[in-house]
Amino acid sequence: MKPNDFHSWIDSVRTLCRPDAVHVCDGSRAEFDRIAAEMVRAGKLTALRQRPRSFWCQSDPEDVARVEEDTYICSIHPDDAGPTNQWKDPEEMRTVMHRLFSGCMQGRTMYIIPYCMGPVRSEHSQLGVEITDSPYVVLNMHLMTRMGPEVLARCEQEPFVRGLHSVGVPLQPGQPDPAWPCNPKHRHIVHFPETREIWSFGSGYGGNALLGKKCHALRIASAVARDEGWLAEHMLILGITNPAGKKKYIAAAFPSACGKTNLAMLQPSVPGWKIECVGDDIAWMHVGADGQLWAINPEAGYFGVAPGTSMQTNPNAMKTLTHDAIFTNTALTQDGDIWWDGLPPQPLKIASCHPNSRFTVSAKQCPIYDSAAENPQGVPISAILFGGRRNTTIPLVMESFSWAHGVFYGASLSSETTAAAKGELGKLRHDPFAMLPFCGYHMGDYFDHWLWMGQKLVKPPRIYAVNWFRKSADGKYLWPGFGENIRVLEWVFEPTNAQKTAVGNVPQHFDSALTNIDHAEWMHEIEELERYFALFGNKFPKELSAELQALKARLMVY
Ligand code: OXD
Ligand code: MN
Repeated sequence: MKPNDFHSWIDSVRTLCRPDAVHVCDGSRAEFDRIAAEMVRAGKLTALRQRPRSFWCQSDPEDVARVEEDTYICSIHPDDAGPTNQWKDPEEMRTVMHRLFSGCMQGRTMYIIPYCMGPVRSEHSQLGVEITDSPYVVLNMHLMTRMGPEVLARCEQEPFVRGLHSVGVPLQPGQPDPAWPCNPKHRHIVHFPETREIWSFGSGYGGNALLGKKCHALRIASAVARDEGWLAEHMLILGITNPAGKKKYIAAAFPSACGKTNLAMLQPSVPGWKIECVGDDIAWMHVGADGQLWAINPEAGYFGVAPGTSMQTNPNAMKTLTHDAIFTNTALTQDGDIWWDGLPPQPLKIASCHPNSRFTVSAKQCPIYDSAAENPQGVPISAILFGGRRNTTIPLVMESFSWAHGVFYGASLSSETTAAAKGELGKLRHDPFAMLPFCGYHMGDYFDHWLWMGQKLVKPPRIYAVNWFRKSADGKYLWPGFGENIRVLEWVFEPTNAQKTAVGNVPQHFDSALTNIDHAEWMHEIEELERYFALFGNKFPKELSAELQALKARLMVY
């Protein structure tokens, strides 16, 4: 992109959207405070009496989750979007979007948000500019990304991902603004991977609207990563130090609302072990000069699921949230604090708590924030975990035999659905690499890209599958999870005393109900996987078909 495109793009968007005013964000604290105060005055935010500089708000009930059915990948060729994405012809979609955005910001301020995903001085970071008519988005982007004069200056000179967002509710003079403007009937979350553009219309919530997160750092970045030879993943990154003081880094992929934030901030129940948090949702991973896999967290904050977060399940998140936080769709108490399921009972509630209610907060407030998260080169990853919510079949933990076998674990990932996306709850759905809603290109090519990455790595991380959610025949969870998960990480740190099984190496020191391999369940799993993988046609890599055949053969023997 040519220098100065920043200004000419803003001018063209202003002409298209016809806002009343334009504000270029400087990312300062004063700017945050001013916009928050304006929103409080307008009745759109409630200042919390119990938490300094913290706010509560409630979205429209039609706008509470990511909307996968309104999300599009508009690559030039449909085959580049693949069977797991909704594809639309880019030219047709541009016509639709131009019509929707035409005059859509009337009566509103257009905010220009220059942001950086990743440490500002890192060669692995990416610039983005989100143009939005939502002050709520501006406040969230302040917490979730790196902003400021240096980023703004670079956006004037260097290429950046262009994100255009509108709540889709223009205002005629004198027309009152709803508390949470949105336009669900015309909602479109659109990605143009080739031109690195995002156009999002009609929703003001989370991943639909905070374009740095899922739209940029996963969908667009995954397509960039394929082209440039790295990985953009839906993974937390944690540092783990053993009692002898040796530190390693682990990356872990779980579908939305499966406890990534809790694992990333784990408070170990075993003395002597220490966990530090690099990131709770997204990892960008590169092959370093040393042939190891290095990861940065492109985000600067957490947009975490509130219900279930408590001093018992995640004390570090609770400490992170004592000030400077935004709470969306949690309950509000009469004494001016927030509440959600899992917190001590609170009888006097105003508004109910949505299962996908969220907190937004800067990562730096986390008491176990790992200062290595600011390293421009990132942190070296020695293990990768894939986990889902599975009542049966998948053991507490198993280790793959090779990189390709580990890629097979990732491709095989499935999980019971949660409230993070609109749709039915608790249904088992395939979610390869926890990237089903976030992969910006053909999932078959993505599997292939993972296999290719393995060849580039001199010392590839070991790959594991984990499952905290196995249940007994009478429907009770077999594993306590949370702080006890350190026992699983301890084994991942040093996988001693392993037993080889048909599906992978499994530790011997856990109760067999947690780790046994049920052949009938696995034969069923294989049938299901064969059906699912057929979706990818000739783009399904031969190496993964070979892994499936090898697994079948091993199940006959063991
Ligand atoms: C998230 C999600 O918000 O995965 O992180 O839905
Ligand atoms: Mn996520």
